[in-house]
Amino acid sequence: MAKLTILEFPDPRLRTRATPVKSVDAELDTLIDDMFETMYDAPGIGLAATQVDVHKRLLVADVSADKSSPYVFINPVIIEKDGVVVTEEGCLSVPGYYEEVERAEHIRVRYLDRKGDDVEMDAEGLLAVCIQHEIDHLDGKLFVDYLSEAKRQRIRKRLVKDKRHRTAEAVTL
Ligand code: GNR
Ligand code: NI
Repeated sequence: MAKLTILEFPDPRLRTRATPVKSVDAELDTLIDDMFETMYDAPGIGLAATQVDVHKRLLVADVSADKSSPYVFINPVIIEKDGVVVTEEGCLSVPGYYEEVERAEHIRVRYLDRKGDDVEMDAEGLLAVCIQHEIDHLDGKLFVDYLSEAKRQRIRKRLVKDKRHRTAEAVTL
């Protein structure tokens, strides 16, 4: 198992559009384990491969309080959506910022599970919000893209400044 490094906004690699997974094999299985370890350690309720600089259409999620409901979505496609819900969202790639975002309330998603089986699932609540947030990552999109330009620029500037501070500290240590 290995903990992976999470890319942070405004890293341009977060803008990459991920390509479909061609083979659900042992190498992918290792990546999935590493993504769960990284997500639980963060801690977060979801993680897209894009965030760990792997540009494949793969995401993991677990919105349970006790890490009891791990889900793997390979090549996910939302085939139905309805309703609207507003949630205060955060993102491991935009650390420290939480803003309201509008999403579909219910979704039906088609994907391959980690065994490679074709599955359809209905999701609602936080899991539905999380899946939509993660699929956005696979398309190079971040929740800050739904905010005003002014808000996004303010977050970008603060994160760049934070990062300079952290890098300077690391050099001093
Ligand atoms: O941990 C996370 N929490 C969260 C809260 C509300 C809406 C979406 C999320 S996903 C986020 C982890 C993350 O950045 N996944 O890409
Ligand atoms: Ni995110």
